[in-house]
Amino acid sequence: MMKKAMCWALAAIVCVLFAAPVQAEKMVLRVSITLDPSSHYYKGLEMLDKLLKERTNGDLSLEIYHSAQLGSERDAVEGVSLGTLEMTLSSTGPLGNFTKDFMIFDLPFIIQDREKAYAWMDGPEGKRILDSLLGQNIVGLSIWENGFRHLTNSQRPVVNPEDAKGLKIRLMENPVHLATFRALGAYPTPMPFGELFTAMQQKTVDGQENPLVIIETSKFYEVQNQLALSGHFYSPAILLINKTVWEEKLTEAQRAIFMEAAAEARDWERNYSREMDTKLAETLKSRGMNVTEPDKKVWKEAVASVYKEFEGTIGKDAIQSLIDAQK
Ligand code: EAX
Repeated sequence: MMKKAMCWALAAIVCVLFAAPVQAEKMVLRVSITLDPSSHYYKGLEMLDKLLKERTNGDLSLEIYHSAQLGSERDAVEGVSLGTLEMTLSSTGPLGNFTKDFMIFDLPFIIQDREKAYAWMDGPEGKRILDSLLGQNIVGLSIWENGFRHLTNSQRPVVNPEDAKGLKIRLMENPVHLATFRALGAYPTPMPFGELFTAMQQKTVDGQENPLVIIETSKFYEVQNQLALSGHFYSPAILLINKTVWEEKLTEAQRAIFMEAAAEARDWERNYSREMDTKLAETLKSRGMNVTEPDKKVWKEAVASVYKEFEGTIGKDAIQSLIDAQK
C-alpha cells in the first residue's frame, strides 16, 4: 500500500517536471567594441540584436558597449575567454596572441578580392580557424568585416614604399602587422585603439592605418592630412562568444537561431562596409585630406619578406589556399 502510494507520488513528480514548460530565461549579452556608434561594427550589431529579439520573442538581446568603454580589443577577447564578458566583435589584431591560425589574415595583401575571399572565410577553412579558439573557451560565430586598411599620416604624401620610411606609425598589437611596417623601414608603435586619436593629436605618432569608415567615423581627418589608399591589410572582424554561455546558457534552438542571425547580420554588415568604402575617399578629400593611390604591386614586393618570416607559423598550405580562392 505504502509502496503504491510512493509510486504514485513519484509519477506525479515526474509528470510535473516534464509538463512544466521549459522557461527560456531572458538573456542580455554584453558585446564590447572599440569603435563608436556611427561605425559599421555598431550598426551590424544593432542588426544582429534586432534579428535575435524578433526570432526569440525578446528572450535574447544584445547590449553594445562601444568606444572601448570596456577596454581594448585584447581586453575584450580575454574577457570573453575568461567569461567576464559574453561577446565581442574584434579585428584579428589581438587574436594571434590566442591562436596562430588567425594570423593568416594579417599578412599584407593576402586578400585583395574580398568578395571571393568571403566564400573562403565562410566555408570550412574559416570554420577551422574559428574553431581554433575553442580551446580558449571561445566560440567564433562568424567573420564580419573591418575593411581594407589604408595609411594616413601628418608628415608627407605617401606614394612609394620608401615614403613610409622613418614615419612613426601606430599599429595594432599584432606581430605580423608590426613586421610589415618594420620591413617598410617605418617605426611601428603598437597601441590600443582607444589611445590613438590623442597620440596623433599630440604627435606621439605621425600616422596610423585603418579602413576609411574608421578614419571617417573616428574623425582622424581632424589630426591627419595625408591619406594613401594602400589597402595593405584586409581586416576581418570576428564575432566571438564565451563558450560556457554558448553551451550552457542557450538552448539548442536558440543556438540555431543565433547562428543564422549571425550569418545574416554579417552579410548586412559587409555590404554596409563596402558601400562606405565606395564613397568615403571623396568624403575624406572634401574634409581636406590629400589622397594618393600607391601601386599595390610595388608595395607587395616591398613587404614580401613578411611571408617568409611567418609561413612556418601560419602554414604554407593555408596561405596558398587563401590565395587560390581569389583566382
Ligand atoms: O577593430 O584597432 C584598430 O585599429 C581596429 O581597426 C579597430 O579597433 C577595429
